[in-house]
Amino acid sequence: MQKLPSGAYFVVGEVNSGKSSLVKSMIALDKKGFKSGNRFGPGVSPLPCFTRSEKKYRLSTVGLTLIDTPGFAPRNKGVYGTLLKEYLNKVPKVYKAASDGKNGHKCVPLDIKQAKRFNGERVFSVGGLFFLRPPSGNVFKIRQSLIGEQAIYKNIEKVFELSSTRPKAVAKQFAVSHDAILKMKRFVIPPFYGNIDLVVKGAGFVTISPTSSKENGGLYQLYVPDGVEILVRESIFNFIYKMKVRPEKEQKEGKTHPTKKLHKMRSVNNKKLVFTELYPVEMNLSDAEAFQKVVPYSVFSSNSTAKSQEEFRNEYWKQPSLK
Ligand SMILES: Nc1nc2c(ncn2[C@@H]2O[C@H](COP(=O)(O)OP(=O)(O)OP(=O)(O)O)[C@@H](O)[C@H]2O)c(=O)[nH]1
Ligand SMILES: [Mg+2]
Repeated sequence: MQKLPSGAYFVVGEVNSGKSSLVKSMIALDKKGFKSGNRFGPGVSPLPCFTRSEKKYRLSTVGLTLIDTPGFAPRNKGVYGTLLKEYLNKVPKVYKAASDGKNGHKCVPLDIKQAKRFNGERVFSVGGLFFLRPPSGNVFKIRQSLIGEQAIYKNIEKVFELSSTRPKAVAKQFAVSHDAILKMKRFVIPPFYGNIDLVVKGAGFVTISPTSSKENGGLYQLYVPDGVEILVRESIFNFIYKMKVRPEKEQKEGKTHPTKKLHKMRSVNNKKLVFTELYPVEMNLSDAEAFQKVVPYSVFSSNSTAKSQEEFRNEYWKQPSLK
């Protein structure tokens, strides 16, 4: 930060790419605080299009002015090229604004839905942006930081069937066309420990927290419509979380009961990957055949000896390629 020539800087980039987080971190590094702007810096959200107008922040110690800006999302690129017009026009004002520059960035903040439990025997979806098939008998909680209706289907064949006819009751479960569903690709998620985020590029993410041990071994599988891109990461909530602590002064006085909730950050273990690409597998393979494309049978059928997410090496994870 000290090396930057003084002056004003616009922070620009795609929606949800971390612009406001960067500004916020730089403000935290600025020792003397502020001459103008919000004392706490910009708001940050896992949902795209959170910043709705330009905001200036002056960093007094280094003579920099940072201007946080709303993100942009090209109308016909990536997930915005795939989402249905009806979907863009309905609840998710956020997508509408992000995909249509004419309307400016009139986004509405959205609530993150509460965690829920799902029986993993079936197929779970948010907005038809992905269809998750957990190993049989698996139970998991989800936390949704993505716009779309949650739905559970009996199996993947049922998804194809319902998508082709789209009766009124289920139409709103699909944010993408039937064509995109027909061109769906199948993937396997490599073995993981603890909570993961399914990151839907440009749209948000869903946190998956398994709450049962796997009865028969097996891996999580994902079916992803054409035009949607998904990566998996160790859940962001493992790294950024709130904790009750007692302020330093009171600690010195020997008081032990915590009084304050503070944001905490745990640093990333850089000896292992925290992001992975998914493993593509052919549609017609049996589950066992598909899993063996990812790991030897002995790995997914045995219980891991790791005692924590920190200890689990993510050894079958694949570094995502930058496109
Ligand atoms: N994994 C990871 N997540 C990050 C990082 N920086 C920010 N995030 C997360 O990414 C999400 C989006 O961050 P923001 O700073 O709101 O992104 P933005 O670019 O300002 O988004 P818009 O205002 O919507 O355009 C939040 O959930 C952040 O916690 C990072 O370095 N690594
Ligand atoms: Mg922002």
